[in-house]
Amino acid sequence: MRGSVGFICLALALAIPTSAFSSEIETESITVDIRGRAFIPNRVLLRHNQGIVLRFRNLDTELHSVVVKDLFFNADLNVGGNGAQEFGPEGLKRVIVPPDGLIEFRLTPARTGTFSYLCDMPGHDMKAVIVVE
Ligand SMILES: [Cu+2]
Repeated sequence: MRGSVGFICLALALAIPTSAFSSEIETESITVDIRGRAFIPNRVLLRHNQGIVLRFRNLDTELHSVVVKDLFFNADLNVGGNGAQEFGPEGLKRVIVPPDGLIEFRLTPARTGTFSYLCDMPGHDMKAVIVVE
């Protein structure tokens, strides 16, 4: 019996095409698509003090960036995926997402509020918000 439970767990783990295993399987996730120089949706809602996986998928054929300094300040944060992270004196400054790229922020928002973020690539007018309640 114990063996078959183990097998089912292994089968489930193999069926999940991300790097999320064991303890992180139950973490909620939200995916923001970047398409046509826009963040879709342009508003996401996170829960205060509740762990979340926030993903950004770049569906365009050009580089984009995600600049979210205010939200990440004081947050418990892990960054994954194939983006290029850039750091400043206050920590993570932005992450550049390649075409067809995916970045993943595992965080626990420590502050409530409305946090705007943007893509700061030249000529891109891309803004959106993350609301923490
Ligand atoms: Cu952009």
